[in-house]
Parts: sequence; structure tokens; C-alpha cells
Amino acid sequence: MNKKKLQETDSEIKETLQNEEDRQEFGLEMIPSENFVSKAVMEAMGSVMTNKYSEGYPGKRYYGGNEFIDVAEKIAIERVKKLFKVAHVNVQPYSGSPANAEVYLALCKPGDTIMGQSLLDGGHLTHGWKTSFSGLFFNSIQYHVKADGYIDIEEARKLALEHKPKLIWIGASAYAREFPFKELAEIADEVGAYLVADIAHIAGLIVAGAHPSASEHVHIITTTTHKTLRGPRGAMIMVTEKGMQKDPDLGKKIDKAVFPGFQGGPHDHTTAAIAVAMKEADTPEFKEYAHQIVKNAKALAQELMDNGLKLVSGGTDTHLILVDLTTIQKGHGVFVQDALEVAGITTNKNTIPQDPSSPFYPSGIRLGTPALTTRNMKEEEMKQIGKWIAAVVKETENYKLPEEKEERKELLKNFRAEIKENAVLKGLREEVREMCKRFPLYK
Ligand code: DSN
Repeated sequence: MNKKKLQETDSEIKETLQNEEDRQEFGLEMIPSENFVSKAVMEAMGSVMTNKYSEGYPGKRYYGGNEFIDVAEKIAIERVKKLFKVAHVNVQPYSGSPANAEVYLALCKPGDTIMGQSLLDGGHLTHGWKTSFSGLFFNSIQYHVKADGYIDIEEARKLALEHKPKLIWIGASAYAREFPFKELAEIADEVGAYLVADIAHIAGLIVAGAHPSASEHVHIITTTTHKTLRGPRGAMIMVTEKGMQKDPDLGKKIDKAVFPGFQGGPHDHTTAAIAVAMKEADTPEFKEYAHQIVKNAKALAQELMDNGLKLVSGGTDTHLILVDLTTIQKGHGVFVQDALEVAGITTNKNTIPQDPSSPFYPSGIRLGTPALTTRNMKEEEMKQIGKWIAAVVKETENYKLPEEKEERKELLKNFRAEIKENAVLKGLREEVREMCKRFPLYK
């Protein structure tokens, strides 16, 4: 048995881990779906639980030796039930997309009609987008947001009445406003559809009361555990009381879809870490944290607008901000993402509703505050960061995206070489580093 430390066995990977730790420690992480876990969650992830196979569920396993795996899984389930006020929980899905696939498997047959928010309007791939299994295997109907950036509830109602979907999704990856769970529930109930809330982005806000809960309105809830919830990379599926009333077998159907329907052995180290994260989420400190995420996002949004940037829907109710860069040019997101990275600010280019460009060259940039808030940054820092982001955007304004694909490649190559040497961005990189030192992460 090799008892040596990584440093001794694989210095190449050890060094890469160190580099990634430094990148996280000394940069501003502003991708809204990312966060930093506690040392305790990390400890559970890097534990002996990774060694085990445990197909099945607590008390009903296909392998021996699961006494302590059962303990961890039962604790995780009970903590989730309490936090989200739901009737049934499965903590085994490997991640968000598998969890959503498992919901389809539990409720639908190939070819059934399903409905979700369009990817281009902030929705998720697995909610019926045409290049995803969900759009390929099901008859997918997509609703959109209105010109003001808010979900078009009237369109959703009209489409639901016309197409009678079996399953309706509510939830998104690039939507800055409160989700209208109640309104979508009325539509789903009217047409007899299952309503599933994918709360991956806002789960942490919900448990803290910083966003209304989905539990009383929907039948099923899916979520990843690593975004605002600040747990390990993983996911879970919950069945609400309302779901159990619609179909008392819903819990069993979900469990069967997860295993043996879709997955093999659960990742028990993740289960243990989910349990740890749920204990952390059930504290006054976490509640304060989640409310601060929203306060920070609002302060950042205001500062960006004060500095001339346009936001989809004109602001935010959550942890997320979507900047509309068509005021500069269509497809400008790629320039801003890369320039921000040179300044030490990590974000992602993103489509905006009615994007005049394409998903690879989208016209927006998506920002979020969960990770910065974990570092204890507050409104004052958000205002400073908002000014920095606006200054970076200014540095990109003279670059124009050519229509021709080949010309694009060439221009982006030159752009990337030039921004690396840009004095303003290099200066900002140092200021970012200094700010990060004042808010240490793991150091
Ligand atoms: N990849 C996630 C996000 O960034 O929002 C969604 O699955």
C-alpha cells in the first residue's frame, strides 16, 4: 500500500493543484454557479468514503460493508428533508444533468411532450434544448422571457394549454429575477402536468429565505449541491408533499430511476460531504451569508449600471447578473470574458435573450456573487469591483468581431496577445490581487 503523499508520488499534479489553489486565492471568482467549500466539506470529499461500492439504498444494498455508508446517507437525507421541507429525498445523482435525466426517466416515455425555459433565454440544456438528450428524446416546447427580461408567464400558459406537456420545468442558469413558482404551478395544475423546479442556482438562497421556496408549489425539486448551497459537486432530487399527493409512488419512482435506472454505485464521499454542507447550511451564519449574496449582487448591479453598462431585466433579485453587451456590439462577450481574465476576474460569456449572435460568440457576460461573498466581501468591495469591470469593458470597446469565421480566429488571436500587454488590465490585476489578500480563502 502506497502511503506516500502526493508531493512524493506525483509532483506534476501536486504543482498543478497548487497553481489552481493560487488562482482561486488571488483572483475574483465571479461565475455565478461556482463557490468555495469549507475545509470540512473538502475533508469529507477526500475521505475513505471514496473507496466503497454501495448500489441500492440504506438498508437495501447490493454489496456488504455498508454500515457506515448507510449512516452517512441517512443523515444527509434527513438534513435535506428538514432544510427544504420536503417528503422524500435522493442524494445519489452524480450531478445536475443526471438528476434531471433521472426525473425524465421516472415520469416520461420517449416522445412525450415536455416544456421548459429556452436555453437562449437563460434556461438549462436539460430542460428541452434541441442539442441535449432532453430535446432529442422528447417533444420539447420552450417558453421565453419578455422584452423586459422577465419570464413570459402568459406565453407559458398559452403553450401549456395548446401542447399539454406531461412535465414542465421552472428554473434556469442565467436568469436574474425571482422565479414565479406559484404562477407556473397554476399553469401545471390547469393542464395536469408535473411541475419540476430545478433550483440549482438558488438552492442556498431558498434555504436561507433569501428567495421564495418552491416546495409548496411544485411536485419535484432538483438541485446541484455545489452552487449557492456551497457543498461538494453533486446533486439531489426531492419530492414535495404536493408531489406525494399527486402520486404517492413518486418517491419510489425517483429512487428506481436513479438506481438501477440511470446510475450505478453512488459517490459515497460526495454523500458524506453533502451531509456536512447541509449541517453548515442549517445555521444562522449561512442565512446571513445567503442574504449577503443578494445584497452584494444588487450593489454590484447598481454600480455596473451607474458606470453605463446595460443589464438584462435592469437588475437582479438573486446572486446573478447578466450584462447585455449589444450596446457595444453583438457577440462581444468573448472579448469581455478574456479581458476580465487578464485582470484576474473570472466570469463567463453568455447568451442574452434574443441574442443576435451565437452561443459560442454570445452578446452577454454572466456574473455572480456567491464565491466573493464566501470570502466575506461586502457592498463596498462590490462597488470597487463594479468600477473595475466597467474599466475592463472600456478596454475592449475598439475590438470588432468580424462576420467571417476565419477572420474571427485571427482577430481573437491578436486581441488575446494585445490584452496580455494592456497596461490598464495589468494594473487592475495587481489591485485585484491586493483585494484578494485582504479576504483570504484557504491560506
Ligand atoms: N453549468 C451550470 C452553470 O454554470 O450554470 C449549469 O449547469
